[in-house]
Parts: sequence; structure tokens; C-alpha cells
Amino acid sequence: MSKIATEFGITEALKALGIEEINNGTSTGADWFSNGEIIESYSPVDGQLIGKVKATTREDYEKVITTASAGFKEWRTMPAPQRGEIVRKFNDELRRLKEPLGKLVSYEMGKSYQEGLGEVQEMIDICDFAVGLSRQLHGLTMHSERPGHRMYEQYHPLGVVGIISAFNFPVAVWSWNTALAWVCGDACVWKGSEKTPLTAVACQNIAARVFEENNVPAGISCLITGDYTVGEFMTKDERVPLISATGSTRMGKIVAKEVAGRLGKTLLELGGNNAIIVTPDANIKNTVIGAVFGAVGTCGQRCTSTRRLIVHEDVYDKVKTAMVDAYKQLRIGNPLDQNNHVGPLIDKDAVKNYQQALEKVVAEGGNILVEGGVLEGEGYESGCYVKPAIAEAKNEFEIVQHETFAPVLYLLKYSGSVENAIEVQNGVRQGLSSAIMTNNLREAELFLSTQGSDCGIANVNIGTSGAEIGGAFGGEKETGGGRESGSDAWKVYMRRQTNTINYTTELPLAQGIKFDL
Ligand code: UN1
Repeated sequence: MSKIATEFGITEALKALGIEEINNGTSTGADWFSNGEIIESYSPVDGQLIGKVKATTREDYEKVITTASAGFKEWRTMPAPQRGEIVRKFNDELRRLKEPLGKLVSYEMGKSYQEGLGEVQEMIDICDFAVGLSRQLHGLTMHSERPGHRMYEQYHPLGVVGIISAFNFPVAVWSWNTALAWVCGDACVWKGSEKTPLTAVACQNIAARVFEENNVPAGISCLITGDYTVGEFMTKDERVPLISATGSTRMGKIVAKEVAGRLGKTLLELGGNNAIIVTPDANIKNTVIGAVFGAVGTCGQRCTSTRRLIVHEDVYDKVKTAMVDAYKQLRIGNPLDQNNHVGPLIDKDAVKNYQQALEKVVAEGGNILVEGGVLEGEGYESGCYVKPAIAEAKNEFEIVQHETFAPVLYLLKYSGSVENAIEVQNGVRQGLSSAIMTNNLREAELFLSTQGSDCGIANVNIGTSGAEIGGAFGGEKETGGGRESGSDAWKVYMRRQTNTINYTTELPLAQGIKFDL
């Protein structure tokens, strides 16, 4: 164990979460096994090996999917509020293990400890939400056009749900899907990111233990581990009616095509290119807080991270100076140390992408306002620490149109009315999150109107990241169109059935059709 790991209690956290030196990455809940290659998990915090996880083979997967399919048949017959009670018990364990899990998220993924805890808090919140939901899986009733007939709709469980999640929210995204899918009566098979395999094992450990203690059938919470080839076992599998995938637009397009080819359902949560519009009526102090947190939080690796700041020319210089000043205050370093604001990027490939983005924006005619660069020396041995950068740019630059998963913020100027800013904000292929900073009611309402933001999330006087679980989360255009977590996102995990019951002695036909025999 490294100095950091010892100082910040990583060994204790791993122990509390049941992580061993070598872990099986395949689990049906009741059984753990794995015959694939070994994946090593290195921390971007200090470059140290944290542990190893054995990947899932095709044969391993077959065992998982058969168990999940069989488990589903039993689980679906349990009343939903009773399934909610299991989720409540699972949540008790999350509350108990919040600190070690938050710490492991921070150490394995590199986000700040506070954000690691925040991520576990999102899991707790969605479980609470799901427990209430377990008594509210409502359908509608309709008035039939025929006398003596009753019509209504109901929601039934869908089956086995395949979940593919990314490294940047290695635990919360799983829970947004599973907590809902479980109360809906589905079995879940999860492939987490191969960049964060230990947090996935930790979560599965918790679920498996609670489920076993409560006699939940095997297969309701399953884990598989590996790269995209393991994900493909699920996307190609007709026994998995729904694939919920979070990650890049490139990955989403492949998954969408594969699953659509067998007429399966997808829930896609893909890339964003999120902007904050700053109008002359904005509160500049709040703008800076929202924009800096949005751009550098999680080292710019949220799909909701702020990538573009679209500032009116009247306040442009003021905002520019305030942003540059704020970036000077940023402390970059070990994310477990609560004095630091910015931790490392996930790995050296991410560092390369970051460097290329900065080179590209200059090549396209951008002007670097806050210099980037890779940090070296004591505390930065992992080679994954970079300086958050700001560049003045134009929306039509190829690099600005592209989502770079790193702390690079583009400053764009607009003039005239807020419609011009909205056009810039919407002028990208992605459509996840957006925000406007203004105290002008007309501007705010226009931004939220039909002619306003085309994103799945549109905020007024808060930044683009940090959404609460109560709302539906997701975006339009190349973001994929899926909605997860709150509101009525649960409906995607169920199949809708329309029922018509005739309680007369006749058989009248709809649309007044006569068919006498
Ligand atoms: C993601 O980056 O995949 O709104 C999810 C937020 C978080 C979730 C981000 N609640 O920033």
C-alpha cells in the first residue's frame, strides 16, 4: 500500500467492502466465479495497484444470464412493495458503508472524496425514491366506448435488464438503474467500467449479501466484468429486453444499432457539450462558482460538465477576469485530501486527449487564457494530474463541437439578444445539460420555452452539473434520448399492457362494427 493509501485509510475501506487482492468479476449474487483474464486496477491518485479482478468469459456469462432469467420468474411474483422493502434494506447498508464506498470511489476513479461521498448519497437518494415508488407503479384507467366494458392499463416487469456504466460515476449510475428496475420486478446484469472494476465488486458485495439474507432468488443482482466485448454478450442477447448504457456517443451508436437490430429497447445516456449562457443581467459571483465547479469538478469528467461559457459582450471582460482569477485559486492534487479542488484524470489516455484538445483549439485559432499542462513531481507521480484550462474560442471550431472529457473550458462571446446565445448553445450535436445565468425574467423564460434550450436539462441560475435524482436525467440529440432516475423514468423498466374487460352477456365490437353470425 502506498503512503496515500495508508494515510487515508484505503486498506480499511477495502476491508469493509470485502475487496480482496484478486476478486472474481462475475457474480449471480449467490455465486462468485470468473475465468477470464485478470484486470488490474491502478489508482489515478498515486499510480498504485489497488487490486485485481478476473473478467467474465462467454461461459461465465451464460451461467449469469440463465440464473438471472430463472430468478426473474420468481422475483416478478413478489408484490412490488415487498421488493421495495428489499431495496430499503440494501439502502441501510449503503448508509452504513457510505464512507468506505465514497473513499474507494475517490481512490479508484480520482474524484474528490466529497464528490465520492456525494455519489454514494445519490445512491441512497435513488433507493429512497424507489422504495416510495414501489407503491406507485400506477397505470391509467380509461372510459370504454362500449357499454359494460372496463379499460385500464397496467405495468408488468420487463425481464433481465442489462446495465453498462462508465468510469466517471462508477456506482451511482448503476443504482439509478437497479433501484428502479428491482422495484419494477426486473433482474439486473451490470457491466461496470473496466477502469473502475473494484467499486463494482464492492457494490455487488453489498447487494449480494442483503439479497441472500432476505431470501431473494439468485440472479436478481448480477455482475459481469470486462471490456466492450463483454458488453456485447448482452447487447446481442435476446434474453435481455432492455440495455441501459452510459458512455460516449460513439459507444452508444454501436449499442443502439445492435439492440435495435433485434428490436430490443435501449436507454442511452451519452455525451454532452454543456453550456452556460451569461447575460448582462447575471449575478457574476454565482456565475463564477457555477461555471468553475461545472468545468473543473470531477476534473471535467462528468457528462454534465460545463464545456462552454457563452458570455454577452457587455459583461465578457468582467467574466473573463473573474474566471481567470478563480482558476488561480484552484488547488490540484490528491483528491482524498479535502483541501484540494481538482484530482487527476482517469488515466494517461485521458491526459493525451486533454493535451490534443488544447493543441487543437490553438491550431483552430483559439486563444489560451488559462494555460494547461501536465503536472509533474511530488504528489503527481501517477502522471494523470492536469491543469484546468480556459480558451477563448468559436462555437464552430471542430474541437468545440466535440466532447473532450477533461477540464477544458471554452469561452465564447455573443452580442445582441439572448436568442443569439441560445442559437450558439443549441448549435452542437449533443443535448444533455444547459444553463442560463440571468435575473431577467424574459431571458430566463425564453431560454426554457419551446424556442429555448434543446437539452434534456435546462437550468436557471445554477450550473450544468449536479442534478438531483428526483428529476428525469438524460438528454436529446446525440446524448441518446434516454431518461434515468427520477420522475417517470421507471416506465422504461416495465412493459405496458392495455386491458379491456367485457362484463355484459353481449359481445359489442368497437367502432360500432356489426358482425352477426
Ligand atoms: C454523469 O456524469 O454520467 O448531474 C452523471 C450530475 C450528476 C450525475 C452525472 N448528478 O452532474
